[in-house]
Amino acid sequence: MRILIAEDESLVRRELEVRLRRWGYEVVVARDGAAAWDALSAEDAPALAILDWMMPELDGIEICRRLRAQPRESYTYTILLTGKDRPEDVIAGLDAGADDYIRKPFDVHELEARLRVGRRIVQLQSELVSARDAMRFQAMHDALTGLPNRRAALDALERELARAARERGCVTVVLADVDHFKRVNDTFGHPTGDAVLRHVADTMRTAVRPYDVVGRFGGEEFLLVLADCDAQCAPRVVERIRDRIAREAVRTEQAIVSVTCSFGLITTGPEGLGSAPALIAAADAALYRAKVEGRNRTVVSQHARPAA
Ligand code: GH3
Ligand code: MG
Ligand code: MG
Ligand code: MG
Repeated sequence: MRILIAEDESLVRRELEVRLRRWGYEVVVARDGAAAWDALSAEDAPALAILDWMMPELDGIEICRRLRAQPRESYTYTILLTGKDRPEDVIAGLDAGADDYIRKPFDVHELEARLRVGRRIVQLQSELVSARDAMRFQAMHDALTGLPNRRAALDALERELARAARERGCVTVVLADVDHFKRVNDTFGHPTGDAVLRHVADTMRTAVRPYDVVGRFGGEEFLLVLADCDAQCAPRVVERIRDRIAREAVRTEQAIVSVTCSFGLITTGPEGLGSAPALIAAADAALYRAKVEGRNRTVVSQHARPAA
């Protein structure tokens, strides 16, 4: 684990450095408060810091205050090291945001034990952050395909519409639905159906640009939000995806399955963007027509008033 030693007295600094390295820490050294703050503000800042109270430029107390004042992604566990030993000093140090307090001259065994406490807290905090990140991901992604889920895809559509309004750009909204998917489940079983959905999802995701969004909208339906894709480009992009899905069979352990998809799309024009629900309704109506007209096809919404 990386640890910062901020100490202006070279003897103390040296002793700390030697001991900490012996205990297996990766040590970052600062000779004054400004250097300490730089190290703690860096991208790969150490999660543990031993801060001398009295230092030039910035004292340990002020560093603790600054650390606690700004919202930070990961926690920095701080131990104040000082010759000040009145109870009110200890209280002031802890109130400024220090997690622990060690008086100079320090006892090495006590320091070692207190560092173990710090490591425990840092470890706990990083586990919490990982758990939170995993939950955030799960809340926004579909477990089967790994695609953004309905909510995330709708959020992306709203964001894209806001961007297009600001930049007078356009957005293409696409709804895609796997044709006769029920037959796939009925013929080959649900696990094969799942594999087909994953394959279709992968094909769509890899066929669009990185800043386009492909989300799982529902069972075997997908919502695509194509940024800055105008009425000329949209049908070409969607036809390319449709063609790839129709041509690439899905190989599972049980079977080789071919599926097709139908697509309904609408492109916003500069004269008015329309709300997300209205655009989705229009794309859905176009998708319905694609189904009625024979499936495995792309239909452009009649409501589209593309840019001239
Ligand atoms: P159409 O061409 O009209 O769209 O016909 P379809 O059979 O695809 O449409 P329908 O709505 O009748 O059936 C959709 C099927 O998708 C029914 C449902 O059980 C299946 N399905 C939905 N979600 C999943 C899933 O996560 N995994 C699997 N294997 N099947 C799913
Ligand atoms: Mg000092
Ligand atoms: Mg459907
Ligand atoms: Mg279907």
